[in-house]
Amino acid sequence: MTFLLVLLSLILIVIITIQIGKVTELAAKIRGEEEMQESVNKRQGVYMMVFMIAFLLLSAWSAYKYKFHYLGYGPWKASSAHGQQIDTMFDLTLVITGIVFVITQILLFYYAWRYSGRRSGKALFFPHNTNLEIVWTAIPAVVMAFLVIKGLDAWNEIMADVDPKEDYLEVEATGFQFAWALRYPGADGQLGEKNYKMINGSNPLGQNWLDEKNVDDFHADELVLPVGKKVRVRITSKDVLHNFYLPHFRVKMDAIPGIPTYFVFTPTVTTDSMRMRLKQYPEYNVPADPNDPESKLKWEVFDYELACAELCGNSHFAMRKTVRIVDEVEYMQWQAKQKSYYLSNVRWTEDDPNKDKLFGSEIEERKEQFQEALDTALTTGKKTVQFNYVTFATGSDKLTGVSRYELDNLVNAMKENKALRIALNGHTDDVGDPAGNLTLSQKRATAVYNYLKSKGVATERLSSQGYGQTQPVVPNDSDENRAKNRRTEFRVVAQ
Ligand SMILES: [Cu+2]
Repeated sequence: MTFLLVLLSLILIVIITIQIGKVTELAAKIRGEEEMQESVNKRQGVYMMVFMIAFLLLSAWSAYKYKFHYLGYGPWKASSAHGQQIDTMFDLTLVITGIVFVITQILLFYYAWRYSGRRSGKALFFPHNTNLEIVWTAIPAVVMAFLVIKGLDAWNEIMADVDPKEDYLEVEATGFQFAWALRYPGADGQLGEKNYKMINGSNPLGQNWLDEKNVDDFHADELVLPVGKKVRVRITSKDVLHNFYLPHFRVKMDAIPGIPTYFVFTPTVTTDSMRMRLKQYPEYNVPADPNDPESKLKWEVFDYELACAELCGNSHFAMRKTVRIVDEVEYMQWQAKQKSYYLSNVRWTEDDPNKDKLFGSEIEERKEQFQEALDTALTTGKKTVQFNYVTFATGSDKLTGVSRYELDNLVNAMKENKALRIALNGHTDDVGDPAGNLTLSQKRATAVYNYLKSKGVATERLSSQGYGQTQPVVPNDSDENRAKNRRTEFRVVAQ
């Protein structure tokens, strides 16, 4: 309704203006006041000049006031290697178009003043001038060609992908409504495979756990990058279009579901140096919280940020993350503290498809554990070593796949120490029939015996015995304790 009223008023104003114009024209004709018209024209010509001066002064003032934002100066100076290049391109374009802008505005308003309507004036008949046409076509064409070629050159350089042989860090950013998930490659420097079909509650990015490159990949809640190192960000989306935007680094790239994009850049200013830089500007020396004069100053709490630059839904504003640029040493320390997503969230759960094997770090860790236990047995009176990771299928004597790692540690120890002789003992808890338990424990000890034999350990260095439920290490009064009593162990007989 309001809109209709406003529209109606506007139409009426237009009609009234036209009517007044007609009346004035008629009156002038009637009175023959052409002289009057001439003085009006002159006055309007002067207005044009006044407007021109005010307009150019205002343009110059606004260009000066907003120069930091326009040209990437001062606090807005780019913090990446290619950012400087982009800003230089913008500066160059702005300077060239700025010169053209000033010249054309001056000519436009000057002519309106100089050639305002006069009774004595007669228009010059000027239909065509080939030279003039050539000049005003050629100059813009050459300037444009220069800008475009220079721009293309910069574009090709900035958008070039990394050479697989060079030293760079690859990070993955996945946009979804409404956050960013950041994935780092871990110690191997390589991101593992992923597939959207594998996305589920425990696997938010759809990583393929059968790909070993995924084992050490970690998810981070802030984007931490080492200064001076080339970074390749792999950018994807899980739902709609998002946009990976790092304003201080002049990095901006769409995140498109189904089509991974990337951006390569090198951060050149650490967060700490950036804060020191901002300290020089008065606008950063005010309290960060306008309602609390005691709060820290703006430059002290400054952080680089990652934002989504695509209006992707009603909580679009929430797609923000802190970006921290640190030196190499601090980066290594931070990286060492990050936990592999797979090892801390998926390993040994029902979603883990690798229960029958161990990975590098786990093998090492268990090897050390075993060596320590064996050393204790060899050097102290405690001659019995319990296998911590030798397990069997429920109710059977079939060794599980991961049991081999611990048994292989024993095989290696026996190959190194030729004098070592051991007795293998099987034990169960008190659940079920004692005779059955005795048989099962005997069978399990034999399974271990057979495994060692198959690996080349001489049988005269081995013996096996089942004890059923007769030798519990703790009372069989809880599930936890019963689990402790179901065990296979070996005793050092000679060394
Ligand atoms: Cu978004």
